Amino acid sequence: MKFLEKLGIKAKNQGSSTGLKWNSTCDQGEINVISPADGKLLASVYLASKDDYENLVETSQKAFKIWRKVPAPKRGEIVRQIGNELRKNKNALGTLVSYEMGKSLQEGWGEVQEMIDICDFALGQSRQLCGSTIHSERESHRLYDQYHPLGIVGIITAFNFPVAVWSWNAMIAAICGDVNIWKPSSKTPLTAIAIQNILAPIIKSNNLPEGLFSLIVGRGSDVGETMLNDQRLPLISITGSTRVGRHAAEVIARRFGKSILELGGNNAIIMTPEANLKLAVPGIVFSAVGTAGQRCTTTRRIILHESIYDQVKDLIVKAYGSLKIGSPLDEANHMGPLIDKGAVKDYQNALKALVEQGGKILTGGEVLEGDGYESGCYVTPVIAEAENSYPIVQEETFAPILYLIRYSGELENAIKLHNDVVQGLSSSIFTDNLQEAEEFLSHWGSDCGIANVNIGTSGAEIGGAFGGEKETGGGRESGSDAWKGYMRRQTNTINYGRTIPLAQGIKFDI
Ligand code: UN1
Repeated sequence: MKFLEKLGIKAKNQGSSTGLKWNSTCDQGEINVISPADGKLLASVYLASKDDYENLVETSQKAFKIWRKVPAPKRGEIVRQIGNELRKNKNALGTLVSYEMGKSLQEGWGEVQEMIDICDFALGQSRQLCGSTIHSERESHRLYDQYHPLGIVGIITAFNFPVAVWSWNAMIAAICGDVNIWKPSSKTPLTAIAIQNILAPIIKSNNLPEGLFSLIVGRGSDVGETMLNDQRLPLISITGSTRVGRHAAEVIARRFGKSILELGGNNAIIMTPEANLKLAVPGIVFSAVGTAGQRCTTTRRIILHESIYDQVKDLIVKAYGSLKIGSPLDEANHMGPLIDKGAVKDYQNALKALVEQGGKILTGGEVLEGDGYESGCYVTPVIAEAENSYPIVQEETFAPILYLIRYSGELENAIKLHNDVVQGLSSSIFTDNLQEAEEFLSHWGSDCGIANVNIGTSGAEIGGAFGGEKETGGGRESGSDAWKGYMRRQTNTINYGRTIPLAQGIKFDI
């Protein structure tokens, strides 16, 4: 396949690198990457050893000492070059994302576009790492704060956005003067290797040290756990399930490390009687079935006013009827496969639980077989009627299952249902009523990190801070001032007078 060749992916790939020099460990086992699109073996990757990890950290420490002295706008220049290289490789890399992970081609390319966008953003940000200047209470004193790089940032990513989430972290960390070690999901290591191949010549031609952007492919229970416990990594950014994140947060907190957690979502759309259905239906369908329901931002619940319940139900069920499910590499298809057979099992178990708990499936629920579906990972997207209180509705099932939940009366009843889950990532309201929209966005409205009006819950732009509250973990990545999470803040007081007035007017005669 041409795109594999272009990205330097071989049949057998080394698992860890420091951006230039590839390690040669072959005795720790390997990951066979099977595409969920066709069930075929794409390539395999050797797992890294503990020694590889040690070398990587040592190389990264050395790189940090050099990189932190590079002026931030010059770091931005390197990020600009990365963005340009990604532009050249957008088609091939996006295609690999699609083939390895199973999201549609359009979404694969869109994911690479998000990487390019964050490079542009980070380039600009590299000239704006601003602290504040504060008026001192003491005469002839200057008080200000500034931001310094942290060191090595560990980046642990999930399979569903195998490259974009890394770039949100890595590009921002890079302009902040940090180096990073990336542990991708073991379900999608090839896209990570492709990125190392894209970065390596940039690092070399700019005479930058190895270890600026590193990759380690290893087991979570082994390499991942070592990273969480490693004092030499002052910050770890983790995207994954709440279960994984809770454990990681505890381990990192025990050593007083910093963490950025981007965990599960249970995102809902409220539809009031004043919703514009022409906008809402495509918004809902994309947010619910895009990436086969495997986005953190996927819409999982629709909270529907009883007066429009039947009408909206019929419209969405009808829209689902026209969805084409099949190979993500065929642009005619709307929805590709789930990531693997384990995910299919989770989908089936969730549906079983839903029915046991009193839910009613309106459409979908099948695992597809036959021509084009040989991988066993294709399912039909589900719309079901449910109550918000069902245990299964309270959980994030990473699959295209959409629950319709009825509300009556005022908007506050819908908001109560909306917020009555443990997760708090993304949320939306569809309404043409200004009061309703503003109430949803107010401090007694949505309790999520992302709250939208008249668009769905997914498809957040990189310019805003991305992340959520409650069990979503509270972290923020990507745009706005998320860069502050990748730096340490220092408050500085300078006395340029000839006396030393003590704070709070204290006299201390000696
Ligand atoms: C994720 O699912 O982890 O908002 C990230 C979106 C994408 C990012 C999703 N821009 O849907």
